[in-house]
Amino acid sequence: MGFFDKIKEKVSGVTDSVSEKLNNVTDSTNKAIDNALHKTVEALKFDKLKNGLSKTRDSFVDKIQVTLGIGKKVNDDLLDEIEEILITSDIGVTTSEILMESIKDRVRKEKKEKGEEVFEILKEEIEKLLITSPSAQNDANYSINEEKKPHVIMVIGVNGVGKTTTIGKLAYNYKQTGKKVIIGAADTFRAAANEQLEIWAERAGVQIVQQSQGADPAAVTFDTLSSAKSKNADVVIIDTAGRLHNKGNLMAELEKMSRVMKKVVPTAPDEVFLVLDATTGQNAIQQAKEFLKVANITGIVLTKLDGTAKGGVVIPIACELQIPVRYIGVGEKIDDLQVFIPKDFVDALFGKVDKNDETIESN
Ligand SMILES: Nc1nc2c(ncn2[C@@H]2O[C@H](COP(=O)(O)OP(=O)(O)O)[C@@H](O)[C@H]2O)c(=O)[nH]1
Ligand SMILES: [Mg+2]
Repeated sequence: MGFFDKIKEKVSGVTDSVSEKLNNVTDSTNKAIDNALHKTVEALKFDKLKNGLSKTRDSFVDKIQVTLGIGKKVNDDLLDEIEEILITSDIGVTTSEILMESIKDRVRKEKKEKGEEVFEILKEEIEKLLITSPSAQNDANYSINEEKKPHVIMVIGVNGVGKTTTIGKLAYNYKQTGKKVIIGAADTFRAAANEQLEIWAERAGVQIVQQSQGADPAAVTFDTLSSAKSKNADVVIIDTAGRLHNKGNLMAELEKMSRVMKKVVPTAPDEVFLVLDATTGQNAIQQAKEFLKVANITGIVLTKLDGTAKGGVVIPIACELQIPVRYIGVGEKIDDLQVFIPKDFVDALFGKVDKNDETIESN
């Protein structure tokens, strides 16, 4: 090898290693930026949830904290007072009893006498209840089984609970993870339903399949799934009319829709989401019980958690119905749907300062 060749070889070796190092630096910078972005997004989401829950915190957590304030000595009367606050804060009788039993048990075994210690126990026991409920296994990634495409989601619930809004938000979230989404306007009952869903489809940037008002919902469902199949869509979301005044009719309608779906996609529906409105408090549980009689519900979406004092209802819904609360609505905008994460919910409810901080602040 000549002199110049040797120099060339050395220089190119140096260039290679410099460019490799630069690549590594770029990689780690990109990762750091991704990480920081992810943390910021998560922190913003947590803040949104915490702000949304502020009225619930004012009416529930603050009341308990005053009752269990510093210097308060724990006795039976005090524990009865706590139980009353729980029951009247939309936690309901059944879940309140379960909570009080474990609280009393721990107070006795751990010989707790101070109010503030019982406050901590209450928080821990609520968290424990939620973490052992089916809601703890939620998928936050909007992933689907690629072998069973399209992933078919049917959305049910009474009028006004937020079905159409939730469909818009869900479609948007799936789209954000790169999925091709088609929504079906099978609420053919209300005159404005198509138009409203069309607006959401446009916002989310997804396709919609619809027929005229009064059309057979099962026919719209069939069209939507056929279109999804021919276009190789990843996710199909079907809107439905929210009529519960005639249970027999509703059951027949939902059954017909499921039957028709199976003609196109034999495994459909993959999910049946029941939408419940948190502002209705304990009534939401009654509604869920009625719907459970007519549909195989796989998940619950609890909407309007922002601005209600009845947010405590999440706890009995997650614990008593034995169906996971999959998503929560925290506003009317397209990015206001969050995956329900029990620990974040409890931290937000009890006013934790931020997601990564360990200090608890209740106001
Ligand atoms: N504040 C708030 N409003 C919501 C939320 N979800 C839905 N809504 C509102 O609830 C109303 C009824 O929603 P819609 O989707 O039409 O309900 P549907 O009849 O079940 O389809 C609308 O005014 C929505 O903006 C939420 O998470 N937070
Ligand atoms: Mg609707």
